[in-house]
This record gives sequence, structure tokens and C-alpha cells, in this order.
Amino acid sequence: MPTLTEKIIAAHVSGPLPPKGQPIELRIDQTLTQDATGTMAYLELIAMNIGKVRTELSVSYVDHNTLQSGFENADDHRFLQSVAKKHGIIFSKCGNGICHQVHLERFARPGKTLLGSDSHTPTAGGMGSLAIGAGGLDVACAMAGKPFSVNMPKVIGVELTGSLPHGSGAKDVILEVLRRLSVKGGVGSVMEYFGEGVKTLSVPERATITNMGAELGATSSVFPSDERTLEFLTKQNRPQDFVPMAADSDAVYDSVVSIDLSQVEPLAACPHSPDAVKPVAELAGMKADQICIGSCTNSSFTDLATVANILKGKKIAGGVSLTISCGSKLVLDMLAKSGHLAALIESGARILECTCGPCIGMGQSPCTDAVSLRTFNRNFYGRSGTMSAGVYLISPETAAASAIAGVITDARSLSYEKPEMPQMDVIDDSLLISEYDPDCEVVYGPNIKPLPVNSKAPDLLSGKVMIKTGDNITTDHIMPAGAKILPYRSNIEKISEFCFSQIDEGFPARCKENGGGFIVGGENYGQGSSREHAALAPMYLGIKAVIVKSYARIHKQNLINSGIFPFTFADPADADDVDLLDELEIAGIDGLKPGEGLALVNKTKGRQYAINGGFSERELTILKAGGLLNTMG
Ligand code: MIC
Ligand code: SF4
Repeated sequence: MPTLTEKIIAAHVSGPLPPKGQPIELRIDQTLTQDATGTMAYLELIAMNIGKVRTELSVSYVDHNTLQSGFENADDHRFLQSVAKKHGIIFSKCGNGICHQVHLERFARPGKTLLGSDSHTPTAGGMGSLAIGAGGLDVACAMAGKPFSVNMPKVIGVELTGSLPHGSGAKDVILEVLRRLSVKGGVGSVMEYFGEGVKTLSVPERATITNMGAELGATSSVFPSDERTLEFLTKQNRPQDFVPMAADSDAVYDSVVSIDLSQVEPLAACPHSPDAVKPVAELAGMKADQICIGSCTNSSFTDLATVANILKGKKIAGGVSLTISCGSKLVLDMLAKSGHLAALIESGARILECTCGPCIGMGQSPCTDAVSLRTFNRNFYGRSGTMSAGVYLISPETAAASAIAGVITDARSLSYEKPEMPQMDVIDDSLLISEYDPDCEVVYGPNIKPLPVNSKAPDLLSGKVMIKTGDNITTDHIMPAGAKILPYRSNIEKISEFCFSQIDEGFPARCKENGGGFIVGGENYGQGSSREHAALAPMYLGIKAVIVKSYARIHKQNLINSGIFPFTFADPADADDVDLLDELEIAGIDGLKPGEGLALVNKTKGRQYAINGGFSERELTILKAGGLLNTMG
């Protein structure tokens, strides 16, 4: 009767599975980090002093902070390589590709658990791994051999029937799920795909779908492992890693969403949210200034070879800038050897490095007021680096069709073929460095600063409201990325100067003047990235508690790990009663017990509100100690 999710979890916890929503301690087989979150994660690992990592496999990727306009990013890469060597971690050099694409190709295995310091880690669910995104500290703990604490998820079954029609892609499937469920629809759940339609999708197509499950707020997304999985693993020259895995045929899901693939039409997520989904047909004709193809969502060989087949023999429109980033060096190599790369170059595309690139604002910010069409997974406000730009998330098919026409175009009107991934005789893994030397010296650069550590929580939390936000605040609002800010990911003091800068430039100075205080907000606070900087920077600025209507999972965990209390209003309407600079107090932290809440006193308004804690015993120990690091050794 179990679902695939439950089978994998059962194989990675001790004892029987608890009810949904209760904490489990999940054994982790594999970890991944990327450079933008990895430097913090490894500073934390070093603080744990554990020697060789205790996982089956850990990989450190460099793919985000690749623009070297100063020494900072290059120093980070050197630091990461030296840490990898010292602790027996595989190091994926800059240029080898985007962590999720490379991991899918070279390392992901059906039935394994993978914890990654990046919210799109569930990409490996396309291979049948139970892959979860987390903050760097949780990933460091997993490398130290500790289980990952997460709530037993609900399992939402997504039943697929039929097969995709010409002109629609796997991206349109996940956009359809987002249209139906919204950016909060997956919170507390794993999205598990099943049904006859599954076998019509290749592993990279499945990975596009599981990748963007992150935008549903889901804990993870997973596909069964079947003959298509074996086909992919065989093409990756690792058929021995295949294990068939599926839910029992009478598996019981907490809820089921049914999608007839043959009815899926080309879709686009409109500015500024991945769930603001409309049919491409409704937007057709809108002028496009920029088109970016790539990111961990849509940068596989089949994605880019499909683009090449659409562009072959044609030129991109005069008013469009088209960029293409391959997901991995292997993808680029396959495109070159199969001749598809030539078609892309001849069309006028700008071929970028095999990295995240424009997706994280590492260059390619569009022009003022631009319409930018991207095959990526996030179109949060300001993420492209151009505040006035409107980013539309689309499939590679729609992107290629639009690049030729210069306006948003429905690819159903074009005739083209969907290519098969080739069988490579030799796969060049030379950018994966696998060395282990416990005596290796870790090399720091001047921008790599010591870890900030919080102090033990007092019994009384008091202070003023430093910012009052609305619903769906993303980690890009809290701690923006982009080429100018990302180089400070190893320097919390410096990066904290940019905290909330997109929506409230005065936040850091206000915190400094008032000795910190509280953040008050709405629903789904902290959706998006796993960056623990969105918790570490507020902690550094003296934020003691966040009180909102509801949270996104990873950010809530990051707040706990850094010793910031994440409370929720018992009556969400009370959030509307609190204003910027109101003076608040929460008493009784010392006596707070698992599952309990407290009273929030608003001294300015002379009112009191009930707030929920609902923390587990483990979470309370961490919070009262002033963060996870303070509870270790
Ligand atoms: C993102 O897509 O927002 C990132 C950049 O990959 C983040 C990680 C980070 O902030 O470094 C994520 O998704 O977790
Ligand atoms: Fe990189 Fe973008 Fe994927 Fe994040 S979402 S890992 S920035 S490609």
C-alpha cells in the first residue's frame, strides 16, 4: 500500500513511520552544495571538526558565483576546492555545469536520499531519488553523518495520462500544476508522479517537473524509476546504478491531481510569480526584448537540441537578445558532437558558460521595462537585476519559437522534431576532482569571514518592528542575489547591508539604530531559495523573532538554525494590526514547551495577540541555545 515516497523514507528512518506532520530523522545518503551556499556550509562543517565526510557521496559544485569581477568569487572557489580535498568531497569545477543537471547525469540514484544546499535539489527526483533542499548548516550536519530532521510529508499524487502534444513540453506540465495548486500548494508535501503517462517522459523531462516542484513549496517531488530511468542511466554509462522503484499499485495518496498530458497547452508564468500562469496563446504577439534559455529547469541535451531544431536555418529577430546556457559540459559536448551547437550559433544566439548565469542575476540583466522570456523556474520581483523588467517563465519550445518571431509565439504553429539523447562512448569527467588528503590546508581569502554566532535566547524578547511585509515574501526580497551582492556570501557583515534592500533600503540602518527587533509578515514568508543568508543576515542585524501568518519550509528551518524564533499569529488577522516600529514583547521563552505558543504584547497599541510556536523538542533546544551550532560539541 505505500507510496514510493513512503518506501524511500521507511528505508531511511529507524522504526515505524509517524503520522504525517510529525518529525522524522531521515538518514542521508548523498549531499550536494553549490558555491553560493557552500562557503557557509563548509565553514560550518569545519567548525564541526569531523574529518572525512560520513555520507556515501558528497559533491561540492561551483556554478552560481562565476563572474570574477574581483578576487572574491575566485577565492571562494579556491577555498571550496581545498575543503573538498580535506574532507573527501568530490569537487565539480566551475564550467562543469549546474549542480542539479550534473548531479542528475553523473550521481543521482533511484531510492537514495539526497540533501542539497539549494532549493532545487529535488531535480534528482526525476531519477527516483528522494531529494530535498535545505540550509547549508543542515547539509553540513548531514555530511557529519547526522540524520536530517523534517516533518513526515503528506504525499500528493499527480496522475499522468496520455502523452504531450507537439509544441508543449515538460515545463508546461509543471506550470499546469502550479496554475492549479499555487506557490503554497505543495507545502508539507511530496509531489509523487504516477500513471500511464509517466513512461512517455524521459528522465530529463521528469527532472524539469521535479525541479520546479520547489516553486510549489513542496518538500520534494519524485518519479518512479522504470525502463526510461534505465535508458538514461545507460546513456550516462552507468546502467549498474539502476534499481526499479515504484509505489504499490494500491498506494493511497493524501490527495490526487490528474493531468491528461495530451491536453497540456504551452503556458507562461507571468511577472512576478511562478503561479501567475496564462496560456501562451493569450500572450501571443507581445514583443520580447530578451530570451534566456537554460537554468537547472531546462538545460538538458533534449531541451537544447529541441531549441536547435527549431532555430536551424533561421535567424533570431533583430530586437531580441537570445542567450543559451547548457546545464553541463556534457550537454555542451553532446550538442557540439551532434551538430546542434552549430545551429544555435548560426541563429545568432549568445552561448554562455555552463552555469546558472542569468537565472541568479550573474549578468544578462535585461534593459529597462524589458519583457524577458526565460526557461527558468523563478520570476520573482527584481531577481533578473532590472527592477522594471517583467520576466515570463516558459518552455524551451516557446522560447525558441519566440526568438525567431521577436514576439511571444506558440510553438504549436512550427514544425520541428524532438531529438533523442545520443549514446556517448566516453564521458569526460575530468572537471570532477576526486581527491582526499586530511592534511590539505584550507585556503581562505580576505573576504571569507568567520561565522557569526547568535547568543543564548533571553527569557524576554523585546524590541520594535523593523519591517512589516505582505504575503509571499521571497528569499530574494529578504537577501537579494545578483552579481553585485553574491560575492559577499562568505561575509555576513557585508552582505547584511543589502538585507531587504529591494523593498526597504532603510532596514539594515534601522536595525542598527534600534539594536534589532522583530519582522512581521504575511503568508508563505521566505518562499524560494535555501540561502541561509536570509536568516544569518537578519540574525546579524539583531532580529530576535519573525511573526507571520505562515512560512515556507526551508526558510523556517534556517531561522531556527540561526536562533531566530519563527512564530505565527494564532489569528492571521492580528498581523494586520501591527505596524512598523510598534514596540513588541514576547515573555516566557525559558518556560516555552514543545507544541506551545505564547502571547505577543504590542505595547504601542496596548493590545495582546496569541502566537503559535508549535516547535518540536529539538527545535526548542536549538532556539533557546541561540542556534544549531551552539548545541554541538
Ligand atoms: C536560487 O535559485 O535562488 C538559488 C540561488 O539557487 C538558491 C540558492 C542560493 O541562494 O544560493 C536556491 O534556490 O536555494
Ligand atoms: Fe542556479 Fe537558477 Fe537553478 Fe538556482 S534556480 S540552482 S540559480 S539555475
